[in-house]
Amino acid sequence: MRSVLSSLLLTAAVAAQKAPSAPPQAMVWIPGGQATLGSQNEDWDAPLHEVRLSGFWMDATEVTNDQFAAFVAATGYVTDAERRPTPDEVPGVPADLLVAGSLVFAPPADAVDLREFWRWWSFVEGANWRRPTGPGSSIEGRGAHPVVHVSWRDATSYAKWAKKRLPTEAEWEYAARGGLDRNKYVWGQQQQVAGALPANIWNGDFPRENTREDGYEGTAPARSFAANGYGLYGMSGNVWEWCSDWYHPRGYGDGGEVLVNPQGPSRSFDPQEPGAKKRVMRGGSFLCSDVYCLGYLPGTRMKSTPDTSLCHTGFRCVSDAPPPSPPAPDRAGAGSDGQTSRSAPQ
Ligand SMILES: [Ca+2]
Ligand SMILES: [Ca+2]
Repeated sequence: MRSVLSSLLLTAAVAAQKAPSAPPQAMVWIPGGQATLGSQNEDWDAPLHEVRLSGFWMDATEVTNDQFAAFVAATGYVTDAERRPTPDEVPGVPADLLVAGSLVFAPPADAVDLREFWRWWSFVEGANWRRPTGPGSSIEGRGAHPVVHVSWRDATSYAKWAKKRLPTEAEWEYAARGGLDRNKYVWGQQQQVAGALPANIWNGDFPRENTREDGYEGTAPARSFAANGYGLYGMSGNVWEWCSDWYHPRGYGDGGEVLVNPQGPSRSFDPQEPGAKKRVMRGGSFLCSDVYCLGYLPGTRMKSTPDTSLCHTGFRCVSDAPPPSPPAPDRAGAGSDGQTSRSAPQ
């Protein structure tokens, strides 16, 4: 799949940009501090490591369709998935394959080997953020759902317009953990809370059967499940979220030292696809499950090329606006319901 994605290089062109007069979405203050990040499952590319971060603001939710629509309405922006690539952008690709589209999940008709991801992913001509499953589909009534089919370049363009930026990978994971120390889930150490897994992932036998136990087969409205300890929604599942960092399996340094506000490695390398430069994605999606994808755990990493768009990938932004005044309470004072009386950056 990713080889196909990597070949579909599209050029993003941001139309004349007009910044909003106010943040389009509530943000919450993430207090700075030191924490141990990395996988609790000993993922080979996510060793435990220490980071120290300055405080920052973070969107309480994934960027929604309504918010992305406001960006497009203000700027005329055209996403990578909506653009037909030129031959120069994807040398060697036959002309009849140079079409605008995106990658869409569809359950396979027959039993499959879980290594055969191409059996449930299809490049669908005409699929994009407005038409998530292709021609004939729409986002009507889905304004509060996270936007999908946005590339890293699209997400970066939105963030620039909103006078925000994408989070670093360290910021994303630090925020996802909600102040908990090395817990397996963003909500604690146990998989279930009050008898249910509190996130939108895949229920049932992936990729053929989705029992919708959590209420959603695809995306869920961005505030559908409880917020974490910092008041952030959707840090586990729903849609993957782009980070600013390049992906490298040794992106956390050589170990030992405390990484202070790390910005990620200076170059990308993915041993599974050495020719492709990739950016980090975090948090998993509605397609994650314990039998296939543990991306919904806070320490698990994913990566994709900056031009790639998929039906389960979105983003959220952060801001370096000044901290709240009066000073934010410590972690124990952060609301768990996502509500805060602190003012968001203007
Ligand atoms: Ca679900
Ligand atoms: Ca998410």
